[in-house]
Amino acid sequence: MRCETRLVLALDETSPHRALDVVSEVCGHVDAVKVNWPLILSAGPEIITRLSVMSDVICDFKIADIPNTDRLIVERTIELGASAVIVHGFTGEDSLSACVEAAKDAEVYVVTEMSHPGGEMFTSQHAEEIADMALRCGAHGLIAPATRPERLSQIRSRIGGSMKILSPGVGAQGGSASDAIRAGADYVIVGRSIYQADKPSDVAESIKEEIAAL
Ligand code: OMP
Repeated sequence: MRCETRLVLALDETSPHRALDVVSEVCGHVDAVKVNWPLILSAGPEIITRLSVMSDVICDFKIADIPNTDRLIVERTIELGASAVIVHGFTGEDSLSACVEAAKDAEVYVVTEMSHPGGEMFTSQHAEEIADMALRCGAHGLIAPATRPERLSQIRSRIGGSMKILSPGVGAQGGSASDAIRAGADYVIVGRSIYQADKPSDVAESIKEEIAAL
C-alpha cells in the first residue's frame, strides 16, 4: 500500500453507485479504500474487484474465527482483488497465523483497541498483548484508535517502528487526523466525514493537506 497522503477512505456507503462515484472523486487524495460489510452486503463481493482497478482495497471484515474458516475467508478476499485485510486478534495466535499465511503478499492489519466508547470495556485491556502477538505472527500492521491518541501512542511505543498503524475514529467519532499522526499513526481512516459530504474530494483534500502540513 502506498504511503503518500496517509489517508484511507472508509467506504461504508450502501449505494453502490454513490460508492463508485465517491471513489472516482477522491482516489487521488487517498492511499487506499477500505470496505466493510455495509458496502459488500449492498453491492456484492465483486465490488472489491471493481474498486481494485481504481485503488488499493483493504477489506475490513474483522475476521474472527477458527484458523480454517479464517484461512478460507482470507483466500477468497485476496482472490477478489483485496490488497489487505483487517482481522481481530482476540481469537488468538493460531487464528492470526492462519490469516497471515493465507494472505501471502497481501497485508494483514490486526485490531487492537477499538475506537468507539465500548472499545474500553474489553479491547483496551488486551491491546498491548494483541500488538505483541501481531508482531510475533508477522502481521503487517495494527488498527489503533484516533479517538484516544494517548492509547495510540502507548501502542506505538510498545511495537516500535516495525509495524504500520492505521487509525480510525477521525471526524465523525471525534478524533483528529493531526493528533493521530502525531501519536504515531502511519495512516488515518476516515469514513462519514468524507463520503457523506456534499463534496467528498474537498474534505479528503483538506485532511490530506492537514497531514502534509505536520
Ligand atoms: P467513520 O467513523 O465513519 O469515519 O468510519 C470509521 C471506519 O473505521 C468504519 O469503517 C469502522 O468500521 C472502522 N473502524 C472503527 O471505526 N473503529 C475501530 O476500532 C476499527 C475500525 C476498523 O477496523 O477499520
